[in-house]
Amino acid sequence: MKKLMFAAMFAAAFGLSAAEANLALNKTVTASSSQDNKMVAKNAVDGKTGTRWSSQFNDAQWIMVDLGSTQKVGKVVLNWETAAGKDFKIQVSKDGKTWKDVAVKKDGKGGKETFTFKQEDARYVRMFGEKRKTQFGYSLWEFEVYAK
Ligand SMILES: [Ca+2]
Repeated sequence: MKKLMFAAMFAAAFGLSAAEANLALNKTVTASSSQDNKMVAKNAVDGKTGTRWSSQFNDAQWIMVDLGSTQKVGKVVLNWETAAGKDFKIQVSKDGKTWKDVAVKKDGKGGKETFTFKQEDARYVRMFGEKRKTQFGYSLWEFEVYAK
């Protein structure tokens, strides 16, 4: 009887953590460029806040996560390094070709930015940069994607 109760408690706890799971964690990620061979795109989805992706130093840059399958997506968290985006969009796609804006940021201040939006069915999620905040590139410690 005690064992059953523990099993139920474990299932409840697991269910809770699954609902809040970062869908982007360790998924396939590609970017328009990398500053060098150390600051590569996968550093933005490795779950470590000490590793980062950085693009080359110009405005037109993006980073895209492939969730591996179509999922419900309703929140994106960007954890910027000092080299943040100023003007950029968060976009979602089912096929990696047709994109829908779910958030449009103007005059962003960097740091940790959370974007919540109406849940979409999406396999691909990207940060589409239009203007940088600094003279450097776009640099993210982490790019997180959640169902809600
Ligand atoms: Ca990282």
